[in-house]
Parts: sequence; C-alpha cells; structure tokens
Amino acid sequence: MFDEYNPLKNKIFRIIDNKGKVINKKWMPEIESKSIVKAYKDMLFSRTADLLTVNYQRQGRIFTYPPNYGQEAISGGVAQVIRHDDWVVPAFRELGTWLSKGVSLKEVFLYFMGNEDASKFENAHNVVPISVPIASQLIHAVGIAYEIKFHKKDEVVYTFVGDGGTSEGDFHEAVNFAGVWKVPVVFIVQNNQYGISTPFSVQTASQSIAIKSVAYGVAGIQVDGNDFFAMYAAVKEAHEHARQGKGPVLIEAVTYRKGAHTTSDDPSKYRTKEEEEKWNKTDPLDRLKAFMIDAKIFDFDEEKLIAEYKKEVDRQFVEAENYTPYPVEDVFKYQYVDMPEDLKEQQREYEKFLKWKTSVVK
Ligand SMILES: Cc1ncc(C[n+]2csc(CCOP(=O)(O)OP(=O)(O)O)c2C)c(N)n1
Ligand SMILES: [Mg+2]
Repeated sequence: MFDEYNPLKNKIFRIIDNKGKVINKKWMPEIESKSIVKAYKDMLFSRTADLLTVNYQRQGRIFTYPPNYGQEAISGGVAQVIRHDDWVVPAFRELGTWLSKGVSLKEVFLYFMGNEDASKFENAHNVVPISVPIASQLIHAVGIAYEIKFHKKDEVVYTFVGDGGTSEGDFHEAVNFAGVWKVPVVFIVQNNQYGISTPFSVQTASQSIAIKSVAYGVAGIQVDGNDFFAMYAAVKEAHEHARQGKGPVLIEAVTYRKGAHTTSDDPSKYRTKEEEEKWNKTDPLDRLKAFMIDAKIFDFDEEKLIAEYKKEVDRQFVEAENYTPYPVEDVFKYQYVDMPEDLKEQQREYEKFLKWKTSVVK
C-alpha cells in the first residue's frame, strides 16, 4: 500500500466515494457487517456527545471545548485496529479514539471543566493526558515508542496532530528521530483544513503533508479521512508495518472541521458557506450510512438511538458537574516547590475574582 500510494505520486487513498459506493475494491478491508454497524454507531455516539457538549458550553456549564464534528471517521478507523496495550498520545481533538480506549465521557467533560483529576483517564490503559501545546505530544510519542523497541514489547504508539501542528519544530524533530530509530509509532495528522482561522493553503508550500514523510525516510500515505474504510485499511497497514519493526508511518487524514475551532471561535468570519457546503457532501457518517443502506445492513431506528445516546451523554455530564470541585490552589501549586511571589499574587487575584463571580452570578 505504501508503495502504491507513495506520497510522491500525489494520490489520495480512498475506498468509497461520497455516495458510499466502493471505488477501490482492491483495498476494501475484510470486515464483518456487524463490525461496520458497530463502527457507525460508535461514530454516531461520538458525534451526539460532541454536538451536545457545544450546547452545554453555550449554557455556561463547561469551559472552552474543541468539537470533533466531521472528523469522526479518523477515530473510527483507529478504533478498529488499536489494541489494549497500544498507546494513544493525543492532542485535544481525539474524542472517538479516547472513547474507544475506555476513557469515559465524564472524564472528557471534567477535563474541559478544568479538573486535573480527569487527566488520569483511570479506566483507560496507555492513554496519556491531553496535550494542548501544539505538537509537543509527538516528541513524547517517539520517546514511548523508543522504550517499546528497546524492551522488545509488542505495542504500537498512536499519536495525533493537526495540520497546523506540522509547522511546529516538534513535528519535524519527532518524525525525524522516529525514522532514525525505526520505532513503532503511527503519526496521524488530522488535516482538517484549518489551524484556528489559518487555512491549509498558507500552512505549507509542500504538495501535501504526507510527502514530508519521504524526506524523513518514513512510510507515509495521504488518506481520505472522511472515508471510514480507507482510514481502517490504512491504519491496519500502518499498524502491521510498525509492529514488524519496519519503522514509523505518517498518515495524513484529509478531513474537514465542520464545527468551530473551539467554542470560542466563529468560523463564519473566515470561511464561506459554499466551502462548507462542498465539504458537507463528504461527511463521514453520511457516506458510511449510504454504504450500509446499499448493503442492506442499516437496520436500526437512528432517531431512537440518538435519543438514547443523548440520555447517556447527559447522565455522564451531570455526573461530571456533580464531581467534587477542585481546590483553587491546585491550579497554582504544582509548578514550583516554593511558589514564587507573582504566582501567589495571581492566586490571590483569582480567588478575589471567584468571590466576585459568585456574588454576581447566582
Ligand atoms: C505551541 C502552541 N502554540 C499556539 C497554540 C494556540 N493554538 C491552539 S490550537 C491552535 C491551532 C491548531 O491547529 P491544528 O494543528 O491544525 O489543529 P486543529 O485545532 O485544527 O485540530 C493554536 C495555534 C498552542 N496551543 N500551542
Ligand atoms: Mg487543523
């Protein structure tokens, strides 16, 4: 696959078209109908949770949240392949992947409510905390993969970054050394066309992100990230490549961020309705659903399912809301053994602000 789709050929790996028709039989993965249905339902759950979280934020019940809306097939593909002992080294827009590894929605909510307890991801095995400093996580991923290789373990590291993140030095350092050391790491670049308001057209002069893998001597592929089957097939191939000691793989998953960058952002300021409509035709859930209808395996009441999912999401959200609030000093106390004066001052100011807030917001 990595020869046929060598990024120098500038060819995107795709299996179904926008209407869900198989256009690339050769690479269609073998997958049972019930697994396809499950994958669709998982993606639908993730989308339901995501859309509801934006509503909670608008109700003032959670802080800033980065929606995954439109990017679900990427996690959907990873979820088919990733094993219990494999690692997830995420950025901050990996909802589906977290859920597939056993992170609870409640923990995700707590994190975006600012509660550090949630970062432990207690029931998830080998998932490291969310990383907001762009691309910094990639270095950690390569370090973990180095340890795996050193101790000859059968584990693969999955790490995620956005298109914007590929312009950070950390991205290049990470891919370079992953290549030199031939460590088992799969880099998944979620190219959702924007880094906040910066369009992909000004992110790089390279013909793709995938092609950057060539310079580092690493296998790479550009995949239609809104095509569940293509993502699944590419991730599976990357997984085997990494496990067999052939070194890292860089997957550029081409997708579109249908929502805002975060709930603090308004994309109507920097992109057009026409552009959004064009990408709407590539929606990952619509395409998979069209495939399932054709294959006569779409046999459930979707509206009813969404209603059930909403209840479950709400239940976990209320649990997070009722979780013991974190002590204010937690925000300040972990950086230094002895807190410097300016940090003490910040803490005092923050406490004063909170007092004021509770006096005006009843
Ligand atoms: C080192 C660093 N610089 C700047 C920021 C502010 N910031 C947060 S998200 C973001 C854009 C990220 O874009 P991209 O990598 O494409 O990921 P996406 O948000 O689209 O998933 C920026 C600049 C940050 N978090 N970290
Ligand atoms: Mg982006």
